[in-house]
Amino acid sequence: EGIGVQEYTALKLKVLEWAEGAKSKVEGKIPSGGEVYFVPATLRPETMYGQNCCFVGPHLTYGIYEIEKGKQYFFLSDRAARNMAFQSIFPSWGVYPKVAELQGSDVVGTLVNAPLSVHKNGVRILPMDSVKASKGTGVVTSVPSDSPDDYATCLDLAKKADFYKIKREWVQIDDILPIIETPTYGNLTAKYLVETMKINSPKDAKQLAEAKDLAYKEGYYKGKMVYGDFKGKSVEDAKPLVRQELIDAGDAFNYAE
Ligand code: A2H
Repeated sequence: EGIGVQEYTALKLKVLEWAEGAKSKVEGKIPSGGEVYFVPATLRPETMYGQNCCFVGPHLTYGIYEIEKGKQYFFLSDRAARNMAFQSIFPSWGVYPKVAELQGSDVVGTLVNAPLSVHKNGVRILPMDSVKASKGTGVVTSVPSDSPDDYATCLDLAKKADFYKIKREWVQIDDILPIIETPTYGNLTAKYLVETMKINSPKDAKQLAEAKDLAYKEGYYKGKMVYGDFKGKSVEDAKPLVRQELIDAGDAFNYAE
């Protein structure tokens, strides 16, 4: 929001196994051998080691879009697909072929591969009510060590797994990976802020916005990597390096809006 361009890193999370609710809507739409990727947009590529799950808005509408015929498909909001069609992400300028339409709730439970994540068997797609249709791709990868929103949502999902009709173990929240050390908040910045600010629920929007601001500034300007290929470097230095590594591996691309 505001003036200027937001430069996101769009990450490619390959579908390993569709949730039951998605199967009938995807069946026959993706040719055999075709791969579908969930594509979260992030401003913090250097934290991707800690991905524990990935969020969609349960009430939002998404499409599966053909990026490369028969081969590669992206799960995105319609708005993001349209923007990407004007950023040379689709092969034909302005064209974004949609092969299926789903609700976020349909895909909850889907297992995806998250590049760089320590969870090598994959992460699950889970619901987050605060995902906005008007920002990024409508898909948000979760990093509970460094994002207060993600941490608060994961705690809530784990606590009320039955209510959300998910399995508690899908959240993978019991061993949070420290990625960044900061002088003020230690190495689990989001957990520290959520606890000390007494944030009790993902609905505490005002406090979460404040925590997000504090976490972002402290992490970016004073954080040091304590995990990954750029361990020991400052976050400011590591961020473009991790982003480039992901892009070079074919696991991410630039997306602006
Ligand atoms: B960030 P900005 Cl570790 N709705 O990625 C709600 N939130 C969204 C979104 C949407 N449609 N699309 C992206 N986001 C989140 C990592 C992260 C992020 C960390 C720490 C802070 C942080 C892991 N989640 O964001 O409004 C995504 O979460 C706080 C700055 O465009 C994305 O980066 O400034 C960030 O919000 C984009 O927010």
